[in-house]
Amino acid sequence: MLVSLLVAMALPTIGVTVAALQARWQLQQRANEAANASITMLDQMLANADTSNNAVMQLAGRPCDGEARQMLQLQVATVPFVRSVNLIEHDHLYCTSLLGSTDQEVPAGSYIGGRLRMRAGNLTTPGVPIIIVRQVRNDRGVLSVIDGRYVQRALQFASDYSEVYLIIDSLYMDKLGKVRTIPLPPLPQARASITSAHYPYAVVAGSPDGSVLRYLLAYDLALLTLIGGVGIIGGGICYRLLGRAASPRALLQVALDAGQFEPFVQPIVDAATGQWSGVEVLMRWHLPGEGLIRPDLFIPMAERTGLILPMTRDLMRRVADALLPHVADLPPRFHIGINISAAHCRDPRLLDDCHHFLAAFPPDSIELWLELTERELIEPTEQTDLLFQQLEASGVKVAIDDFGIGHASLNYLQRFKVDALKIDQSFVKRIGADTLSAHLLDTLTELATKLEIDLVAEGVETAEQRDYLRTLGVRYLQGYYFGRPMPIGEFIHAHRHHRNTTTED
Ligand code: G
Ligand code: G
Ligand code: MN
Repeated sequence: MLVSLLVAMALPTIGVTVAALQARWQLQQRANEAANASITMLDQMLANADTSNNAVMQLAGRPCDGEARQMLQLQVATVPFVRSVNLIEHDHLYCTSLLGSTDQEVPAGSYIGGRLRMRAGNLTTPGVPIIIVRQVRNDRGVLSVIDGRYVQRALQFASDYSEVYLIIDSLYMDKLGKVRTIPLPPLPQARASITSAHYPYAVVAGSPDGSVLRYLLAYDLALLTLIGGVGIIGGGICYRLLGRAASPRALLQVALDAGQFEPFVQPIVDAATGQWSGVEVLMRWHLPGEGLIRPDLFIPMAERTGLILPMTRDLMRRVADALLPHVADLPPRFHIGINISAAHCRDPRLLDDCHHFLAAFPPDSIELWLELTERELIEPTEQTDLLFQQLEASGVKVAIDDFGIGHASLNYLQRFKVDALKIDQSFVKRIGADTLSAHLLDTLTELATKLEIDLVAEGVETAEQRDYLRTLGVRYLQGYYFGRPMPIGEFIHAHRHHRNTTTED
């Protein structure tokens, strides 16, 4: 879950970071382009003013007569962007194309480099900014005025996400044509600053704070949605993949398909003859890299997931395949005990599984014992009554496993027509140690004899235990004293050896 969440978050984080870097880069490109384009256009406008200045320079200092005014007006009419042309002498404007003779002081110091000046407005058009280009020779000269509304058009390369400012001396004009005194508003994101190579002014382009985000949302919304989607899908896939590996059901299913569940068998000895009269089948999981896994660790998982059914079915098939070639070496009516979970008992297919198993062997060569643990008794219902009747009719025997630690009643034993009780190991372990368990074993054997139920003692580890149980009249013995659970091939060998070395002891 955590890993999936991390993936779901990491993918969009990387995606958004990349997208943001790209957006910032694009804004920077745009700022560079806007500043360059503005400079080019402004240089052209100013060059036009120089053109008209040059054209009338020879009039500077001459009287402001009709001929002179005509010449000035000709420039205004023919030169693009130029709104008025004026003659000056000794820092005094004395002749304008618009009004003719006049006298206004125009100090040289208000022109940056003596050449350029920006004003927020003038007498003629107070709200309209103007730019004045000055040219003077020997105290005589010309001023050409460019309308600020043209200049504003040169600042239109700004986008919704950026600003472009024209800076002349201590004033700047923004893209709306407003003229203000510096400092400029801050442009922390994507800033480009270019100074003209021909006139004393500069252009600054850039984006205010938050522009990258606004740009991302406006232009990359689809991309961001995609990134988010990829994150969610990636996280989802991750969750499923990890979840699959972690799912016990899938793990067991893979193991089952790979044939990793192997039957081990433990001999069950006839107490009277010492003959190996049967086996209990115990499942082992051969997990590659892990070795043998004991059933206590995975049987509960198999029961919870319902996989115990196919697993047991597979186990029975493998036992039949492995034992069939040796059935002639085994004693007659050799009993094979299979542990059956309560869930399996409630399933009608159990009968088919038993039929299949029995049908694999020659008639009467073996007996099938189903071991039902007393720890989880199956509830008697009409359905289970029927199943157990059918099992009995098919010759299948029923043994109650771990007997003595649960709560099977006499009534229960009779209803299920139990054939054998497997006395729990804990009673066998206490033989010779306390008298109470000896009493219990005594009573148990008495009861079993009366009910005609066979007894199997489990966990026999010593000769003392064996002798005691044999004297009591327990019919079958099972435990490490006789043999540990082992692979079927090994069991066949061991049985052959046992048969040849012992006759009766
Ligand atoms: O030897 P051992 O560790 O094998 O057995 C541990 C437990 O696992 C025992 O209680 C035994 O009944 C149970 N067990 C072993 N094999 C099977 C099996 O095939 N099916 C079921 N339901 N239980 C099994
Ligand atoms: O199905 P049941 O719960 O009876 O499973 C028998 C369990 O007892 C298996 O785990 C098997 O390995 C274990 N077992 C069999 N014989 C002995 C024995 O002599 N001593 C001990 N301690 N365990 C045994
Ligand atoms: Mn058992």
